[in-house]
Amino acid sequence: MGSPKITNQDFNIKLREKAQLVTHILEQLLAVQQIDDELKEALRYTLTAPGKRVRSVLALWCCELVSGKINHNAEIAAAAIEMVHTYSLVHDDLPAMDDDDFRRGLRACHKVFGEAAAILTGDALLTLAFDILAKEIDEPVVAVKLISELAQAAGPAGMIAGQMADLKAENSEATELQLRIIHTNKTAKMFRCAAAIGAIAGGANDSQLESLSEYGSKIGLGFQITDDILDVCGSSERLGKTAGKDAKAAKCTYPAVLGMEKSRHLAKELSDEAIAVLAPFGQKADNLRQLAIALLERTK
Ligand code: GRG
Repeated sequence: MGSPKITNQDFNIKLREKAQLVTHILEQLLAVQQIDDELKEALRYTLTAPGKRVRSVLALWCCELVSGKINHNAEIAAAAIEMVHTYSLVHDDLPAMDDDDFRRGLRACHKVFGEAAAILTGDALLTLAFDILAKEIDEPVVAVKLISELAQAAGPAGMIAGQMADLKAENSEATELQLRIIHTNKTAKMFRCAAAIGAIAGGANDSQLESLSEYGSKIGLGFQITDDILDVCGSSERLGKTAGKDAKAAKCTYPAVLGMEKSRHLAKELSDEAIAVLAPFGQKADNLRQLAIALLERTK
């Protein structure tokens, strides 16, 4: 029990297939929206750009893990978290925020559609996510749970708090604890939420929900540490966004505070801890084990 049996290559194919499923769901949901043509085009541009879909696939796999299949509610939850994540990227790229011209290997939304339209595109993605949860989830009780999880993770006590703290910490010497708080809020809470909403959609019991949330939290923090490392070591072409920006903006990052070696060590430790949390699920959790490893070893 425990060690993944499939090769990295097979796993990456699996991940890509599930990412394509998410794109298909997003396209279908978008197609039926009766909204302004130009806005729809901007939404399609940002949603169908080649993102890794890690959060949404995580939601699908957590549902599959607890219920044996990917159900309709999990598909809607996956689409919703991908919309919220995409909104955060669109707004993050704006000149007033991180100011990047590229995202997911394409020109950033505001470079194609203009700044005002990009702000509205982000707003539309954020609100549409909650609209589909309210309208498309089968049972009202489940819908409310999913809405609440996503609002908490993305809102002012979650991703927004992290972004705010990140902005305030620029050009200052953060401690490791401050850094952990920023990254947990900015990134790990959305991963925790992805795992939780998938588990809820699959009807998880309290103990399953707690374990999968913990797993999500750990791979999420590790994901942001790896993101910081890749900003230093990766290439813009491979990352699909401008590399080396954190140091230029004097951002608070793990490599800046801990150094590269300790940052790599911490990311590995979190990945190992995440895998350990999955023990009660046995072999059924192999996709999630492999995901923890793939995210640690990623180059984009
Ligand atoms: C409200 C104006 C305004 C801005 C909000 C909320 C926000 C801006 C930013 C959120 C913070 C943020 C962008 C965190 C980055 C987390 C992160 C590592 C993003 C990259 O995720 P990937 O690599 O991206 O999964 P893909 O493109 O693969 O989906």
